Amino acid sequence: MPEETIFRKIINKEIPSDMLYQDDYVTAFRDISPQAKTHILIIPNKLIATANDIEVEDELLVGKLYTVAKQLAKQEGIAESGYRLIMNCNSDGGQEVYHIHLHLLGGQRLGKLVS
Ligand code: IU
Repeated sequence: MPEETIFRKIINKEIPSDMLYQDDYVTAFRDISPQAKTHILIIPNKLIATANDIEVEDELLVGKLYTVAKQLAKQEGIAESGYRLIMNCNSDGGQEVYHIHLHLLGGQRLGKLVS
């Protein structure tokens, strides 16, 4: 079993966060260290450590991350101007928290993808 991360405490509201969305499957909150004007993390409530650990049975759940993301983009007023959805995987991908999360980045013109 993978180890729980700080995101479990955020999901459980054991530590405060700027939470924008939560249902039985997905939680979304503002990134504590925003890399863009809008920077929101969308995560499954179920612990999946990395993109490598996404199983066929998780397909619906992972798809839900995207439908919540587009809903939040609309809510933030950035759906039409555009935004970026990223999931980092492992060290070369820049992953720091081992509970998968979609970064929703926008509210400004974003730079190149790889840096
Ligand atoms: P990464 O893809 O694993 O590198 O992204 C982790 C993100 O989680 C990163 O942008 C952090 O700023 C963010 N974060 C957070 O929002 N709240 C926290 O308590 C911690 C990390 I730890």
